[in-house]
Amino acid sequence: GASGFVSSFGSLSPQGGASLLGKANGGAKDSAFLGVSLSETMKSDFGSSVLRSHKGNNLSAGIRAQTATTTPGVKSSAPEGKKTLRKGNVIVTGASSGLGLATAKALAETGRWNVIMACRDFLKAEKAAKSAGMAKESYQVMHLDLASLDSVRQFVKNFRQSGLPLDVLVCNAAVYFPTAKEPTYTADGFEMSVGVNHLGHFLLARELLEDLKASDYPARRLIIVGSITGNTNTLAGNIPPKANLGDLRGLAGGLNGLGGSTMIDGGEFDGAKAYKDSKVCNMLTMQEFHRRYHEETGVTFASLYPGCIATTGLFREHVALFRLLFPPFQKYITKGFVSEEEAGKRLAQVVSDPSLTKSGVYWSWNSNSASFENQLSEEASDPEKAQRLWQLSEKLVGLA
Ligand code: NDP
Ligand code: PMR
Repeated sequence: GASGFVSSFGSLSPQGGASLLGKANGGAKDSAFLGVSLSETMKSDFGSSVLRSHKGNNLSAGIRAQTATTTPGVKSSAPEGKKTLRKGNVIVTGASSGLGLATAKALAETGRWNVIMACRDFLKAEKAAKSAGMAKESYQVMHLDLASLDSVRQFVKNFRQSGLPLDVLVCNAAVYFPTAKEPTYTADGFEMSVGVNHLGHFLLARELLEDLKASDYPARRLIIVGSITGNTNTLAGNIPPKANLGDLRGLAGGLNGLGGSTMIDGGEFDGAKAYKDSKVCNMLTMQEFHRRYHEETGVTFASLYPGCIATTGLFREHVALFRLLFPPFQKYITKGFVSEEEAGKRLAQVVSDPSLTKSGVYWSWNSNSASFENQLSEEASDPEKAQRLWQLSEKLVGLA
């Protein structure tokens, strides 16, 4: 039956997941089961004005509304009441597949966005845009390899040379190495998962904040994709190995395996944990940006968990049996599954929906695809950790 299926699936985890289900249940708070706090879900079901409901199919209406008004609650460098007629320009990293591609497509289809697809494989991205049916004039591909700080700096230069204003930045790209026995490294010698998912994006976002500041667009946003699996206040976040940044000693040591550790907490390399740790970094970074820059710049900083998009390339390094069983497991057992298309609509809402302007928020969606402000785990919302992470990351990417 179902439990046999779950346990055989669980045992596919290199850490041995079968016995973990019970443990996980014990560790998860009822109120945040599946990452959806019950009270929040009910509030949004009953149409609370704070937790407004946004069905995916309202997306295009939302975007139309946004272009006709100045978004309330966001400081704008444009004169008050001035209508923005130009298209918004949005950079999406990792737009060559999965969530990034679906988001690029959803935004391009509105006709209100020009999408800069920031990708490591130019040809793959061009082909992906074409086969997704994106109109030629709705996007450009620009090379960005987040596994190289030089490439990040070069991307920023190239983007500035294009002369386009920057209105929204979406840090979406990621890698996941659940079966790796040994760490791999970025060009700068950082463990690859944290190097790409966090450090590359950290430098990119820090550099491009200047460009967001300079834009006259009414709703400028910086979005960093997070995940439920980095949040230990959920069942999914309690499947070992759990995210834990510890006292950040490995990061302080450079994360390069030269004497120090390749893991942020200073422990032994574990690819699945490194990914989850990187997602905690993403969510902490968004909040630290919010604390440091929201008031001064008016830019909205946000993160999100788009749902379990079990069919994407993220699982390409996982064993074949996992890739086969993961989608039906998420669809029929956890019910956490979302299609790439639906997830793309969700992220596109965070980019452009006029009612998602609140800064410092980690968005999630309930089973009716209504958005709500979700609670982060204790670690993923720890302001001291966020500040220390910021300072150490600055050093590693050469900003301090
Ligand atoms: P995919 O593997 O489909 O997409 C990841 C993208 O990142 C690809 O376009 C990939 O490029 C790109 N990328 C990888 N390495 C680099 C690099 N060095 N430089 C530039 N781009 C790079 O995975 P998803 O769409 O699932 O993941 C997108 C985001 O969603 C990630 O942040 C992930 O953490 C998050 N997420 C995913 C969930 C899921 O269930 N899938 C759940 C929660 C969050 P290429 O095409 O060349 O490989
Ligand atoms: Mg998980 C209860 C709900 C739930 C949800 C929403 C997810 C999401 N997962 C859930 C439960 C479980 N998972 C359970 C009970 C098990 C043990 C059988 C389980 C196992 C599991 C594995 C082995 N799950 C996984 C893996 C992965 O390799 C994925 C991962 O951790 O990537 C880092 C994963 C995921 N589960 C999710 C989501 C969203 C992922 C993947 C991606 C991510 O966080 O980006």
